[in-house]
Amino acid sequence: MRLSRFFLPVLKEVPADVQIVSHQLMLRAGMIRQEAAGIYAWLPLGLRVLKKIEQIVREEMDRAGAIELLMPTLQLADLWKESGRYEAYGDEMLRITDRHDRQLLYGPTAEEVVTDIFRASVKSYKDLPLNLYNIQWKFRDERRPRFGVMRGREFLMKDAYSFDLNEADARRSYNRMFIAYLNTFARMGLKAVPMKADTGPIGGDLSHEFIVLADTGESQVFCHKDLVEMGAPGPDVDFDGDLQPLVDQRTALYAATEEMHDEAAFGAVPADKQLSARGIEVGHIFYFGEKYSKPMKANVAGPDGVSAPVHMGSYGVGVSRLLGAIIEASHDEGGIIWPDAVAPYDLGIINLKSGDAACDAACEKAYAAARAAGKAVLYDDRDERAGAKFATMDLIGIPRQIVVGPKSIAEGNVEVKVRATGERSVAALDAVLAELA
Ligand code: 5CA
Repeated sequence: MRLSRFFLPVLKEVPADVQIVSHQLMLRAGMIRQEAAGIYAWLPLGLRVLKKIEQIVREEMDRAGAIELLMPTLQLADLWKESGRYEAYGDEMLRITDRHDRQLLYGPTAEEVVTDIFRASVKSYKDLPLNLYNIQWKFRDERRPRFGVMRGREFLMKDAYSFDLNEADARRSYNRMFIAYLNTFARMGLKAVPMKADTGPIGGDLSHEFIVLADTGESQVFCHKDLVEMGAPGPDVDFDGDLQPLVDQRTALYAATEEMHDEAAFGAVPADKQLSARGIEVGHIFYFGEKYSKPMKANVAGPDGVSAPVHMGSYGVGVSRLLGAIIEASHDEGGIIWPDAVAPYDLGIINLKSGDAACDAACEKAYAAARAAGKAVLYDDRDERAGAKFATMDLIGIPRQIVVGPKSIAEGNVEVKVRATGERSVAALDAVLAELA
């Protein structure tokens, strides 16, 4: 993409009430624009990152054996009356009436819809286990939408729903999602800590939140240091195997965390183990058994022919919130530092003197070579000051940058810059082109 033809409405001034750095940077970098409180338009740069994050989430769900579908944003109120949540959900639910006076709502989550889909066609244990997910916009009429995409009213969520014959099987499905989440967040360059959690309006008694550590987070995290340092299990996990030991490894450290809570009450937490910080909840998983299947009569026949409510869990990832979380975790005074896996472009090319024949030719060569190599490239070909070009490329966080100026190109050289470290080196253009190929 040539920057001269792109739509990148960077902002020089951000509104004074913008409180956290990720919100400031997303506005300044021209990624989002607020259309109403907690409701955003995704501008081209922001959309590219959103799609990348969505794709990582999708790949890890697929790898764990979940199956993608797409449920509607508008749902029938009747389904929520069946489950008993229509009244209980309260003011966060956006209620809508259509021209026939039918009551609808903009889905804040989709347990009822997915249970309705399931009960219409699955009747036997032979079709289990089943895990259905979608990546769809949700609406919650939050009292205080704030921090940009972190707490929006309209936001993109991945929500998965597992169906099993009994609690033991459901526990296995829960473990699959637990492990898939660790891998998902690690692929985005995040350290996400699983913490035992309350179930709130979703219900059930087994639940974990996945928390990214950041000073501006809304959640308080108090956990064992080793839990933060522990890496993700990685792509070789056998999802059909026994995942319990992997989960136990982490839950053992919870257990240790709970012990620390007790010790803390007596003021005796060993300082070398303790981590008390703030964090951002990027995922939340629940096992709630028959909570929806029972009232909604989603029954399956077991091997003995006896029909009983299916056991369910649900698994959410805040896809749009993740943009904010990644930026909170990875930025400097110059702007965003995208981890490679989610960067909107892999490579930036800065032409320090657009219109200069040698600079233009070298940039065009690099641009063509990088695209031929399958890289997503943003070429700053604008007629702008060098300082403004450097600042833009850093603000929007492109991981690697090639800088072409008249002096160095006269000697056949360009400068190569790494955004994360600020490291710069001079290299022959031919060597850079060869490396790209
Ligand atoms: N039905 C369950 C699992 S699918 C559920 O809705 N869980 S949740 O309420 O915890 O939401 C899942 C994830 O969505 C959260 O972990 C959070 O990352 C994200 N999320 C929730 N509310 C918002 C919001 N207002 N703005 C942005 N992201 C949100």
